[in-house]
Amino acid sequence: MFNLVLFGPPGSGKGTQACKLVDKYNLVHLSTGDLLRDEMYKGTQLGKEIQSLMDNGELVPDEIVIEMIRTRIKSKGNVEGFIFDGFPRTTKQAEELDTMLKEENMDVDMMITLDVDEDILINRILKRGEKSGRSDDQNPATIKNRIDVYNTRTSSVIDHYRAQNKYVSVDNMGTIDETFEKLCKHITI
Ligand code: B4P
Repeated sequence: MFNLVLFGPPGSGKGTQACKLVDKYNLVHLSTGDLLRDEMYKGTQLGKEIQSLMDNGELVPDEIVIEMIRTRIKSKGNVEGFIFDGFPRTTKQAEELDTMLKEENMDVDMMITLDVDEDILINRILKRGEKSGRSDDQNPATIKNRIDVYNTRTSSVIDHYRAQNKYVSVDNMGTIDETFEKLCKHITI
């Protein structure tokens, strides 16, 4: 069993690298961004609330994302481990993840942060926005707020894992394949 938290600011490449890692290591990919967008596209009342928060670049309340992850962990079946992509994004989410995994006799084995300079992040998000249709990728003010929210509310999650000696940082300024190679060197399963 191997559980990886893939971390980093918006647009740092978590989703891109998680897809490649899942293929190579046969892990289950849990992206809270994808789960929230699925709920949003259903057009439920909850989906509408999520859309309004995402469109402003704000975080969705902890309780909502924690329950989404709890349900997936509880119904895990026979898996080799998880890649948590975009979760945890607050210290409260990190603490809850530790508890949820302990209840299933598991633990976070490693947290890898993808490091990218802010101007590159903004360019990558805007470029994705041209094709993806994601409204939170098209508005520079929303992107700026997402990065501010990361700096004020999310980056402290690093301290949580650093204190447990699980924190690793990888530069993602090069190509997707170069970064993937660097990530694989850290993952020894
Ligand atoms: P996410 O869906 O997690 O969005 P993201 O941070 O932009 O994605 P990511 O870092 O995975 O970027 P990607 O690989 O696609 O979250 C969206 C919103 O959901 C949040 O703002 C928040 O509102 C909400 N949310 C999600 N989780 C939450 C939680 N736990 N708690 C509360 N709220 C939550 O890469 C971006 C682009 O860069 C892509 O186009 C990719 O092709 C490109 N790219 C990547 N690596 C590259 C490279 N090496 N070179 C060139 N381009 C590269």
